[in-house]
Parts: sequence; structure tokens; C-alpha cells
Amino acid sequence: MSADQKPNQRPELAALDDATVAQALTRMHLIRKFEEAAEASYMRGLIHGTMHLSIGQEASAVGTTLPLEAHDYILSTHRGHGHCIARGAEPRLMFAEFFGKETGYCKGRGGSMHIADVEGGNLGANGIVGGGLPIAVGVGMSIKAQKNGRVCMVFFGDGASNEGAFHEALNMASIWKLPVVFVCENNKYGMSMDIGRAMAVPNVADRASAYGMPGHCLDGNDLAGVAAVAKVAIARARSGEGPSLIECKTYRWRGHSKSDRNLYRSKEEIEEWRNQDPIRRLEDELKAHDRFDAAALMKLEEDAQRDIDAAVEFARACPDPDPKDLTRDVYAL
Ligand SMILES: Cc1ncc(C[n+]2csc(CCOP(=O)(O)OP(=O)(O)O)c2C)c(N)n1
Repeated sequence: MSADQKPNQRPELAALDDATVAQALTRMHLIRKFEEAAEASYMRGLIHGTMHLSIGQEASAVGTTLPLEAHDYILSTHRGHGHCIARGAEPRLMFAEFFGKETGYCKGRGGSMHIADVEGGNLGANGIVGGGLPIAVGVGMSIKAQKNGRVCMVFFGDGASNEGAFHEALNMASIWKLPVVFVCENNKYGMSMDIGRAMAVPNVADRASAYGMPGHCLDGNDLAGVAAVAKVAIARARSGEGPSLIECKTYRWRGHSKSDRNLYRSKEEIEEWRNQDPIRRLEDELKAHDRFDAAALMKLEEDAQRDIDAAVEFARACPDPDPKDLTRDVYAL
């Protein structure tokens, strides 16, 4: 039976065929397992510095990128592992980057916050909050000048939307009708700052009207709903009508970074959002409509876990960079 023949499904879910849903679910599992393995690696002293996990935000990363085409671009943030995987990055090359190995996406020189895979359409993550926004405007200008029909999707947080770069980027992208999709992952906090104390309007998406573009405020834990709206925004960008602003309301289950003691939010709040787990929500809906049975869903999860375990082993076994190559890719103009 094809997806659109299944009874009583929301149109957003019915629009996704089984192969697409399986791919989306696989990527959501890969993100979750990647983050869990990253956390475990940190605890075992395998990586240094810090990292920012996006457990709980999987539907936003996967749903928004699902309608992108292979030649489209994304730009990511400090909380970017999920965006890379959603765009199809190979976890073993990501772990190699994470562990600072020569085989990583950026030869181990970038680490967690600077994974780029230009050939795969990922123009890079960014440790500067809001840093991707003006870059997206530049990419949009380049796409427009080259008339190559591509789209650039840029991710940022609710905190970043209070920066000047956000407002300048949206304004310029709009007046020049650039093919950019702005995706705000509103996880309620910028470090420890609750969004209610940082913004004068209730929704980031409300700001779109000031820049003459559509603003979509979404349940960011609903994969199918996010994908449906992203599809509309991507089509608008590709057809030359200009940018859109999508706000995915979601939540990070973990602290901001490894130094976060989580003193600014309650256990009850965290528990409430854990009950809206985007992966389980999708699985429950698929089961309710007899699209996948429990065994098929379990297999997708187990396969993802196996891939992540193998990725960690691959990366651990890779050689460290040779100190004599320290300045190899350093240049000055
Ligand atoms: C320009 C800039 N200012 C401050 C910081 C320190 N900083 C890192 S992450 C962060 C919070 C970002 O919050 P948000 O944009 O909501 O993203 P989230 O961490 O919630 O995903 C801050 C203030 C930074 N990296 N860059």
C-alpha cells in the first residue's frame, strides 16, 4: 500500500513515503547515537575541550533538510553534529574529526564545532553565535549570480536571533530575494538565558514580518510537520521568490555544553520535554498507522547503533596527525 492510501494519516505524514520515513528515522537515530557516543567519549577522556549536544532536537535537523536536493547547501552552528548527519555526513569521518584525526572531514584541525564537507553540501559549522547568517547571505548572492538553482539553508539558535547579524542578514536576503532558508532552532535557552527574558515578542518567527518574508512557527519535535513547511520554504527560495524564516520550537535535553551545571531549569521541565521525544513520537505515529511494525523500527535503531559503534572504532584506530604537518594548511594572503 502506498503512503497516501493509509487511513487517517495527517497529510504531512502521508506525504512522506516509507523509504523517506525510514531514511529520516535512521538519521534521527544516528544523531541521537552519535551524541550519546560523543558524550561517552568525552567522559573517557578521548576528546578535549568542550562540545554541544543536540539530543532532543533531531526532528528539526532532519525535517528541515529532508526536502533539500543533493546540490543544495547548509550552514551549521556550534551545536552542529546533528545538521551534518541530517545532510548525510559519514559518522566515521565526523568521529575522526571529533577525535582530531588526520582522516576527519577537516583533517582533525576543526573538531566538533567546525565540521565542513563542501562536496556533501555542508559549508561548515561555526563557533561564532550567528556567524553562519551573514555567510548564508553571501552564499545566496553567489547562487543568484551563478543562476545554478541551489538553495542555502542556515541554522541558528534563539540566542543568535537577538544579534545584529540576524537582522542584517534577513533584511539583505529579503530585499535581494536570495535563495536562503533561515532555520531557528528555538531550544528555549541561550546558554542559561531563558528566551522569555531575552525577547520582546513571543516567537522568533514573528520577526519575519519586519523583513517582508514568511515566518513559520513550528512544533520542532514533529518530523513530518517540519518537513512539510521546509518543503514550501525551499520551493519558494528555489523559484526566486526569496527567503523564509522557520522557527522550530524544540529543546535540548543536555546542558548547554560540558561545563553546564543546569541550574537554571527544573528537572520537571526537562522531563516534560523528554516526554515529547521526537523519535518516539514518530515511531508511535508510524505504528498507529500500521506503516512499520515494532520489529522493523527496532532494526532501524539497532542498525544506527551498529554504524555509530563502528564509526567510533574506526576513528579511534586512525593515526594522529604528524606534528611536522602542523603548519601545512596554514597560509596568509
Ligand atoms: C558572538 C558570540 N557570542 C557569544 C558566544 C558564546 N556562546 C556560545 S553558545 C552561546 C549561546 C547560543 O545560544 P543559541 O543561539 O540559542 O544556540 P543554542 O546554544 O541554544 O543552540 C553563547 C552566548 C559565542 N560563541 N559567539
